[in-house]
Amino acid sequence: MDNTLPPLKRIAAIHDLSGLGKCSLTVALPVISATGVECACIPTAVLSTHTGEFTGWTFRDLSDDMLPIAHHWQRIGARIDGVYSGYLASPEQAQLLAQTLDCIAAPDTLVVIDPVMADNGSYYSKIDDRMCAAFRRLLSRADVITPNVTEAALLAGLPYEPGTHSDAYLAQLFQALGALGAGVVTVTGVRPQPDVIGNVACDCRTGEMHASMRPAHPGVFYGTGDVFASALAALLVRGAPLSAALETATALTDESICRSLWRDTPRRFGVDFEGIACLVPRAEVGIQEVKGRCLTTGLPKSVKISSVELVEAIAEPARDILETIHMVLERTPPELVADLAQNGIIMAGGGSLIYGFDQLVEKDTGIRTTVVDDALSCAAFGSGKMLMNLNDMQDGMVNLARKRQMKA
Ligand code: PXL
Repeated sequence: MDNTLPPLKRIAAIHDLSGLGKCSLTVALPVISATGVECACIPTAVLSTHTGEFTGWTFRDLSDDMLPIAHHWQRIGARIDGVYSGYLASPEQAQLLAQTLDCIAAPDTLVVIDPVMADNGSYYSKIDDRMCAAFRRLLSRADVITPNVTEAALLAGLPYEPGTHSDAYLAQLFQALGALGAGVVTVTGVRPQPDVIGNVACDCRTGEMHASMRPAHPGVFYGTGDVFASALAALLVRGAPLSAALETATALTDESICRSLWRDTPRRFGVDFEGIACLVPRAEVGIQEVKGRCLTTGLPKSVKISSVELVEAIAEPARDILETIHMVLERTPPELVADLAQNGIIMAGGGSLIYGFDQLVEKDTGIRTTVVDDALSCAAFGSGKMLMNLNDMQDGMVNLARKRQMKA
């Protein structure tokens, strides 16, 4: 069996490093890595926190380091499959970004530029029209841009509309940005209806459009643009079609928002993308060496098993588990089912970590399904807690076992 893997794709992420308040590099690094793409970094600035809803932040401009880093990578012949840029410390850095692209981007490198500068109708702290002009000049260098509605309106020179956003307004934005030289324009935070929000992508060269929408949650969520654009950039570099990348990146962003809401994480600290186990269907086959006892000879043996064989082996038990879930749902009182439909199914235990199992349960039941953060230990801790409170548990293990005995 051949156990070689295809080479890793590599993205150069060019953003600030805000130490606290997940955004920029503290989002790009983990999200891109989790998709199976390597994330190399060129930091544009180091801050103690991002500049929204925090005061007193530190700020160190790293303009002087950008080109030396790019030149070093060029000298050692580092292959860059994608560039994903975001927050720049000054309009002058846009020129440095263009020179960095000249150094590190090959003709087939995918260039994703997120023109980070504004949201909800206003510029971020310390950013003004000069940044907008600088980003406008960069648009023709980008294969994909990912502005939010405010940034798209500023770049297009159109009035900002808080929403709802009509098809005609979006068409105007896409037309203006396409005319400035952008390839694919993905506008984030589009509200076609008051209670719906999502992302709309237009390939300005072909006119092809895609949209991915979710229920809107009130208020502002910091770092969602970075979660979305990081996932989109990585999936596109992996070769996903635009529609699939848009859908997955939107789903990830929405799930991160939901996790922050369930935890009540203060908004300025960013959204909780952590613990979302695996982001994309595996294109490549994983191979693992497994040691055990051979049932035919009774002797120890080690064999190599591929993820494809595991899927075949798990198919039948997985079907049994899905049937059991359906059986439990059918027997559950309607008020509890309504509760489940609202709060979703939470999976725990080692089995819940099997790749794609949560997606399978969600697809099969139509109920949103998530895996708890520490799936392995929480099943053991939960059982331990239950054993300590056996007498208080009306419908616990003991009662179930007794009922079974009485039936027998
Ligand atoms: O996520 C956008 C962003 C990135 N980096 C810094 C920011 C902001 C938004 O406020 O301040 C430093």
